[in-house]
Amino acid sequence: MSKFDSYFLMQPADVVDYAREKVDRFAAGARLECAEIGDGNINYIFRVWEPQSEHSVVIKQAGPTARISDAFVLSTDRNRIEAEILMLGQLLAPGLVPQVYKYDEVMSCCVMEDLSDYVIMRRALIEHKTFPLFADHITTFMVNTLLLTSDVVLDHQKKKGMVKRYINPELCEITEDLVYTEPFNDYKGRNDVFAPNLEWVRQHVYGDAALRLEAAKLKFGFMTHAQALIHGDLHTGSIFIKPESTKVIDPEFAFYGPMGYDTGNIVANLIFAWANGDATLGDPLEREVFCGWAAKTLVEVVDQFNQKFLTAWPLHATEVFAREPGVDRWYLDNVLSDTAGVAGLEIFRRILGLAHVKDITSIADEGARVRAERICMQAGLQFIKQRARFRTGADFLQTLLRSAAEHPRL
Ligand code: SR1
Ligand code: MG
Repeated sequence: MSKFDSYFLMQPADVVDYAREKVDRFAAGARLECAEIGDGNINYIFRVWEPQSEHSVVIKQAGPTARISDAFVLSTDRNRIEAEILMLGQLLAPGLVPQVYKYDEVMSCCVMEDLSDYVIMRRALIEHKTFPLFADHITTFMVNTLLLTSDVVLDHQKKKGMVKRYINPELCEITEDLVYTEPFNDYKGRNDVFAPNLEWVRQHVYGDAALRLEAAKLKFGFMTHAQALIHGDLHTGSIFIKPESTKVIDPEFAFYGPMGYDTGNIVANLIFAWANGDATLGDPLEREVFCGWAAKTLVEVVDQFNQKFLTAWPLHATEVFAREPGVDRWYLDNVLSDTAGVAGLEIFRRILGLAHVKDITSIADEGARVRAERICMQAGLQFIKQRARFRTGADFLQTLLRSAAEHPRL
């Protein structure tokens, strides 16, 4: 008999007992300490360490509701999905995800590598740190995890088995509501609009039926296009980073969906980083260094994704029609169009919706935040409405910079 024979939500003292009993990475009788270190919206993250040695692990447990609000009742099976996707990530994109040591179906928790020598990328970006290898790392991660789980490469019956295994209805519903619907109509009354921009939002967002039509088309794509095993929440809060290394975490939203959902999230979150630097860095040289890096990285992410995708295609494709001349380019163009659409959706949902990002909310000066939000949203409108024309990194950057030029500093 063990207290871990049936599920309960653990406190740090329970996690110490759990680590002693269930985790084989500490010496017998070792003195262990534990702290809850999570600040995400959904789960509980515990760090357990042995003060006398270098040994430590992270234990992530899923609760029956989202940490941010009991209104989100969620199956704890999301922890299985997360653990399995991280293990698959280790095979598809070695070194770009943390190692998983154990998954516990009863306690809905997984034990994984402690990445305390890394920082959450969003926090580092708000401090205007730069990461020259990020574009290379994240594009390798995306091309490998997306292309190699698609019908282009996988045996089709195996792929359909994966669609079934990673069906993730509750987490998908969060995205369908928070990303694809509510920013454009606030139909659940959960939006949280920065008051000085409310009138602008009423006019340019809630008042725009053509925008809602395009958001609706993208939503049906998200719900029906089982293209690849996507991460499903690939923003800069789901990335641990240090200058020489990048680790993608938190794939609990994973399911078979459109590739552009992951790529578009990266694009939008780099734009938030750029907008924060543009709004808060008073010194022009410092602004140029940070925003220049963010702009260059945005361009490199799109261009390196394109190049690596087209290179990997003939090396890995097994589907007979994937060999038809032009199919690779046609397929990639559709991913790029989705990338633009999703980048726009992510911009609106993080500025108007329930779950904001600190890159924007930490802009203390009211006028600077109003301007930053409008720059992002004006670009987002074009990403969504004109998504078919976005093909290169320069296409994305030009739209952002044009939007900035249309909103001069006061
Ligand atoms: C209720 S969850 C809100 C958001 O947090 C997660 O990280 C996802 O981005 C989700 O949309
Ligand atoms: Mg998360």
